[in-house]
Amino acid sequence: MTAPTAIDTIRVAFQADLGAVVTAQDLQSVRDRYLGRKQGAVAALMKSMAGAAPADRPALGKAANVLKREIDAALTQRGDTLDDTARPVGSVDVTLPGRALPFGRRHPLTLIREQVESIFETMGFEILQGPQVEDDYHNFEALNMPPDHPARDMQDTFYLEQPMPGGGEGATPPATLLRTHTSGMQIRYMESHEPPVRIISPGLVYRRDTPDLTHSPMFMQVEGLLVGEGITMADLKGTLVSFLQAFFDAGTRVMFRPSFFPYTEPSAEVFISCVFCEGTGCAVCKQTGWLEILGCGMVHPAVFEAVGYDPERYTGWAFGLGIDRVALLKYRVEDIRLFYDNDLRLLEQFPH
Ligand code: 2NL
Repeated sequence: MTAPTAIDTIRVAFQADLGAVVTAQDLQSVRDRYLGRKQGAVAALMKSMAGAAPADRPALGKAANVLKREIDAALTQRGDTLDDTARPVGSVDVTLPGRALPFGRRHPLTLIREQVESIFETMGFEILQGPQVEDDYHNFEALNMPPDHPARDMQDTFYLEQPMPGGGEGATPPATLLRTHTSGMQIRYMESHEPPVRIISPGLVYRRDTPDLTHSPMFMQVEGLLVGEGITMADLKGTLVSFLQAFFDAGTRVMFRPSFFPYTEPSAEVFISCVFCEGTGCAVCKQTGWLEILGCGMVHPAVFEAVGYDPERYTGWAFGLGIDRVALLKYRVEDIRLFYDNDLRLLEQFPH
């Protein structure tokens, strides 16, 4: 009597084959192999029963039928789960979640620049962009910085064409340089527009500094300029206090202290109450309670003369603000150089 053993052998082999099914094709081939009418293992088993003793046949037939139903049920059940999960090798699984696309985002300096622009736009200022390569006249001469002014030193400015004093027909060829401030564009604007003037000019500027925590040879500046009749230092103070309180905090206190710039007279440096300790004194404000935030002043009459404005008729004010410095404070970044490394580990920490 080998028949019961044959049934067990088929059952074990079937379980193994069923376990290996991955695709619908696999399932069909297992079905063919076990339940196929001609070649199937169960059909072969039925045929082999012809050689068994007549007394054993009913029991054997019953056992074979049980096996057949068992296999059929197992195959059907496997088929039900297979429909959802199995797919031929190399095909696309359309149920997988999509791959996340990396989003670009705005640079922290761009975020700050846009905030500054937005506040001044609200106050009626226009935004003016200009070339980063300037000529000596618009960067220095028209701003009351004569040829011997120290800011023009080769040590401080990136020159693109070397000035050659005493060269050629006794003339100095015009030097081009990387602008050291955005004032050049404001000079151009005044050359071609009569007052009133209300502009801000943001952009990258360049100075020959050795990089450290607070210095970078390329940095970003916003300058503002307002010119009209009867403009006074009170207008300058009112506008800058409004701007600083809108930008930092409505409770920000502002201090003006006398200073010097060749292109403004009088000039002032402007401090705000420390954003970290609110004026009580901390490491960032070096225990003073104040942070220096910008420079400003009443436009020097020599600048108005250079652009053809009558200094007896018009007055105006100007300011210069370091975007990097403000970004360092607002975002609590400790090293200006991080803004120019383009390391995603920094950039990804800012909003879209
Ligand atoms: C600073 C100082 C300043 C100006 C920039 C300016 C421009 C024109 C005429 C007069 Cl066209 N002045 N700009 C005035 C005062 C200060 O910047 O410390 N910047 C970071």
